[in-house]
Amino acid sequence: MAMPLLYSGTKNASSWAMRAWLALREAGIAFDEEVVDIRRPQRFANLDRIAAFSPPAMVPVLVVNEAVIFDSIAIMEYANDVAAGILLPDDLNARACARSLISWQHSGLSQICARISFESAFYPLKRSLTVTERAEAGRLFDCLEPILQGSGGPFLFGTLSLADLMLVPTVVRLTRHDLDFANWPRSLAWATALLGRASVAEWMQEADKLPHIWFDEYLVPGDPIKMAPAVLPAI
Ligand SMILES: N[C@@H](CCC(=O)N[C@@H](CS)C(=O)NCC(=O)O)C(=O)O
Repeated sequence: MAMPLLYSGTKNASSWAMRAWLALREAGIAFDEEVVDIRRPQRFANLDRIAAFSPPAMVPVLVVNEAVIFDSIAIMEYANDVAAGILLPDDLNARACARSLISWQHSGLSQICARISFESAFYPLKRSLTVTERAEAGRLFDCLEPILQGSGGPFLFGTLSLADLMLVPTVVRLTRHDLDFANWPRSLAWATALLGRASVAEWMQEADKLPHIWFDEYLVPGDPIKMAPAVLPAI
């Protein structure tokens, strides 16, 4: 079998590629990686090249022999299948719950990620989260606290699963802004465990070295910019 090839994305921009990459790593699958530069303006020509073999013309795409597996969830599920299912909980209800969280994230996570672009997690100066963003983050962590209480952690369903990996970029976005985790101690411990995972740390170290990609829409008119704390409170 040829080595699987992951068409990934610029590491401080492509949260979807990060999810697929993490799942392959955590499944123990060896793969080659081609980083597709998705910064403008070269993004358009580069994605045209992807369109030649992958209908959505997006990254991530995993090519395994003749199979072209596009979309982050399909790649993550493939990784889990290759790893004999270790990245989803055995229990039927827990597996359904994991898939609910995965789907919630994939369908936009109540718009949390729309304004807090992944790129912004890497800015040296950051704006404060808005009231709406804080409320939506609260909705997520109110949901995760009882799940973590039930499993006992350190991950959502005890051992690491696709649900944890799917939520990593959201954890990155929120922990690198000024979210106060006081009401969600289990989520804070979970976020800390996720960010400490070797695979996550490796991606983040590479992403942190890249030049920043600025989006004008990131700023909220009238809101002060302040230095980002970018350090999780101790647990
Ligand atoms: N639903 C897709 C979304 C992938 C996606 O939006 N990828 C971005 C880069 S992170 C992209 O390639 N965008 C190209 C475009 O919007 O034309 C997935 O989960 O893989």
